[in-house]
Amino acid sequence: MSRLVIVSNRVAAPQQSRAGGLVVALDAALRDTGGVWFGWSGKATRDGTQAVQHARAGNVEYVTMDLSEADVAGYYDGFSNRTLWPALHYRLDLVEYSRETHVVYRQVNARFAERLATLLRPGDRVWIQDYHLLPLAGELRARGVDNPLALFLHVPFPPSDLARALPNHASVFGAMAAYDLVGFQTRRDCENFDAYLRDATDSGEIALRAGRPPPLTRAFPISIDADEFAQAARRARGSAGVRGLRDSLGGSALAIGVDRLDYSKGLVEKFQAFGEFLRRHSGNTGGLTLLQVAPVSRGGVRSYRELRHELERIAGHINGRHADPQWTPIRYVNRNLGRQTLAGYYGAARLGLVTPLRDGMNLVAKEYVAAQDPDDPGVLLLSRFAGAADQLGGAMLVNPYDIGGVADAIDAALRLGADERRERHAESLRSLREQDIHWWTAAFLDALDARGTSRSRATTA
Ligand code: ADQ
Repeated sequence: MSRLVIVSNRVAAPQQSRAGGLVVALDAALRDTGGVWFGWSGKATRDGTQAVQHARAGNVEYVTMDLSEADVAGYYDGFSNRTLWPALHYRLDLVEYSRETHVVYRQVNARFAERLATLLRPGDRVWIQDYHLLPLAGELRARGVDNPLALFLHVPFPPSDLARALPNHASVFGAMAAYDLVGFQTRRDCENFDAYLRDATDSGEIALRAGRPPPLTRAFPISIDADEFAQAARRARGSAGVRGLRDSLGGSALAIGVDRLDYSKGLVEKFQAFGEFLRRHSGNTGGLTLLQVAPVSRGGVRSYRELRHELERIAGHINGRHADPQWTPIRYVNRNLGRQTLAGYYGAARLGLVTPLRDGMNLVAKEYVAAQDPDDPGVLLLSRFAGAADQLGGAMLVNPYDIGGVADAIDAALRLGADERRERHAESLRSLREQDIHWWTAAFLDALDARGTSRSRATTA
């Protein structure tokens, strides 16, 4: 069987202890056939040296490359996170575009391609991850690489008109046409990309390469290892940490939110909705506490710093207004938790509040469902703008922009009887089990293999 080569911005070191489901699943796929995991080392060198490191674990080789500080500033902090991330999350208002960072983004992709081309053997299947590496296939093809090349985009793809508003979009989004297969989280993302290719071709903004068929595009909703996560939650149930959390609530209910501190996650709106719930139902809230875990992310980017200040201000305001000496409505925690502790906290929460303004999938929603006790489960309130909304049929869907609507949904969710909670939970868990992270890797690789075969038939015909 041909080897698998995975390329991602960051490479998880072998046997990393905090590895989440995705890393474990990709590693398992690599070990199936043997292969290579290639990407940036995470190191930024001041003197500009770009050393390459090799490590091996069994039949898998891990190859990482250092980048210069200037490259990291342009490619990663700059174009990937200040330009592409907001553009792909429908936030043209937050896009910072500069030709300089765009050029560095393309140069770094070209450099990755140059190094990667030397590692590839004929027949290797190459699976590239996410928005940091959109032009990589084109750069590899330009170096004569003829292997099957696939991309999975972990974030949304916006409607065609928004994508075409990005200056020089052809060299990033148009370049995605060089893949054999492009996988998206949802059908909506897939349709948006197909429409983009059509519109940009019709208007002459991009030209598809003659002789090469356009990429196969399909939705592959990513997931978690539901059984493993449920087990972690069961193990955590009696732990000191979870008992301590329960004791501190004194019998009142808990709502939980777990999000990277990112404007796409709708944290400001979530706090506002929780404040509105307290205001509308004052005296009748049952002492509900919101535990919001939000580790700081991309602290070097201005919009993220501003968001952090805004959240501190709102949390302080709501707590000042509603708290009493025995109860603080919002517990706001900016740190990372171990996976088992997290699973235990989800399990202890009567409500899961997952309300992003836009999210590729959102694995927190799936983790919350997997962590519930099926006999006495909590309720998931989920934004209709998260990819996960397509799959978790038992969740209560909300519009995160509708502050009053979310406030009322919190109240309604708290009132659900045990039978309805169990039915809703069972429905979500069923689809979570059917399409877990192992299904995801297998479905993607099967599609790539099928595509590879039809492509070779087309070239030999
Ligand atoms: P993210 O935007 O990072 O991922 P998400 O899917 O929610 O969003 O994944 C976050 C992961 O980090 C979860 O597994 C969560 O448990 C973990 N996490 C968050 N806060 C934590 C904390 N304080 N302590 C410990 N763990 C924490 C991107 C896309 C998503 C898509 C994923 C995968 O933006 O839409 O679902 O990739 O494709």
